[in-house]
Amino acid sequence: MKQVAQASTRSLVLGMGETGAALARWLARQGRSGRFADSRVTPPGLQAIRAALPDALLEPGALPSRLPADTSDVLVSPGVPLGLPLIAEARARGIPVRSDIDVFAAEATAPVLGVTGSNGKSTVTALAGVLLETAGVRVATGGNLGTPATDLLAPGVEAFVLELSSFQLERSGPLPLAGAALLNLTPDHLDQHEDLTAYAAAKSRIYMAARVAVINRDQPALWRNLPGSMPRVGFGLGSPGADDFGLRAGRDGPALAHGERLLLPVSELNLAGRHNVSNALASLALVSTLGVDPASCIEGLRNFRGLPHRMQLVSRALGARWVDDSKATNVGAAVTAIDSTPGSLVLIAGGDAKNQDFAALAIALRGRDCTALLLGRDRERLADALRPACPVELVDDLAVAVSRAAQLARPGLTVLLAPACSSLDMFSGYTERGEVFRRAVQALVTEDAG
Ligand code: UMA
Ligand code: ADP
Repeated sequence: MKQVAQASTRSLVLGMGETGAALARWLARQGRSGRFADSRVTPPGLQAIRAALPDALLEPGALPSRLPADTSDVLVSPGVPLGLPLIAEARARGIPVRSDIDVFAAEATAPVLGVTGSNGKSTVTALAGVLLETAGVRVATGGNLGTPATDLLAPGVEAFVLELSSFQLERSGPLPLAGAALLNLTPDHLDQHEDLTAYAAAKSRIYMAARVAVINRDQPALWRNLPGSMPRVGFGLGSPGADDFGLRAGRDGPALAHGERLLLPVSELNLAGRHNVSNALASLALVSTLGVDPASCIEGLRNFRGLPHRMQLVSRALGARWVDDSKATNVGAAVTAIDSTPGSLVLIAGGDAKNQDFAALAIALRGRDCTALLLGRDRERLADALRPACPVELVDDLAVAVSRAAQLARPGLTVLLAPACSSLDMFSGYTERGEVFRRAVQALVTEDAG
């Protein structure tokens, strides 16, 4: 039986969202209680926390300015700033400050794979999970992907795959990951990280205590400073070294390969774009760190069709291809989406710019037959950046953008929702934004038929 903590002390959980609610369930399983705080007046996890821990102290509406005297440890959600005075106070008093990922790592009894990067994290996390399942491993996937890490802890799990955001890594100690991948790095979240260096440093923390580093051979700057003694497996779009993953010429064109061994022709992947070839290779490299034979995963690789709202073809209404890449929440992802879309383009973009520089987006559009329809809080700034590259139009919302795109639609054209911005100024998240887009496009088909 777990020891019940002394009644006089309790965990202080900062953040009453998904993570806070999962930590409430974890504390309940430990036979412990806690104090929960959030700056939001009605935080989304309030009911779930109350249900899991009826005797918890709930303090929504403001984060405490001082550390409550009865605090045994502080558990910090990814959305809570690390600069709070009470966090400094806890550290000064020797009171542990941990993330939910630290809590998870201390309890996990099966090996854990970790995935971070600016783009491709969710795809690689989900695909690595599918590959392990295909190889017969009982796997649980989550973290930033959706299911909070501590909710994954269950008997019988043989491997975990965690998507880790820069915020989770920044709030965690060294994580004893069996395999850790930093997929790529382009600017994001610069409204919350001090600068690109701080963002990169947070991402690199994934390697701190990893057993094997999974490295992107196409971006050496990401792993150049790793200790030479650290075991590593590489992936990249070039031809692979002996134990690495890459592309080799095969009978049916380029094929994914492990060393000399061909695994699957690229043409048999059900994923669009070269970035997804890279994601597939990264996933293979990750699962190989667990000693799983990549050849035993091929069926899963072949059948994986990607996650919703990532380059998803939602309709061929009015002769155009309508593609939902709502998850392109930063400039790097939107550039990838544009580069992997041939032909004429109507780009629907905009939202909360998160203090990004849009120059790379303008470069990607330059010389393309493209019209940009721009919405959201930062649409004026985005319009200023894109105007030299292509015609731009400002629209009030996504439904208006879809109506306008319908006027421009013709065979050979792609209408691409790749916002390059966070959705939170107008939607509850990228999922809602993608759903609104899909519904508006489907309504066009109905109108067309009627
Ligand atoms: N917030 C406040 N006041 C508070 C606490 C939070 O205003 O006191 C705000 C934050 O600034 C943030 C939002 O509330 O905008 C959510 O913060 P949270 O810490 O409560 O988040 P959770 O609901 O616990 O969800 C988090 C991840 N969210 C973030 O990091 C913002 C989820 O990733 C993740 O799925 C979940 O934990 C489980 O691990 C979402 C995400 O958008 C998908 N992540 C970002 C991304 O992928 O770009 C990093
Ligand atoms: P994340 O979880 O890091 O946001 P996702 O797998 O959800 O990543 O993909 C989000 C978007 O990022 C995709 O829709 C695509 O536009 C872009 N993307 C995916 N993989 C890559 C990659 N390896 N390199 C660059 N961009 C990518």
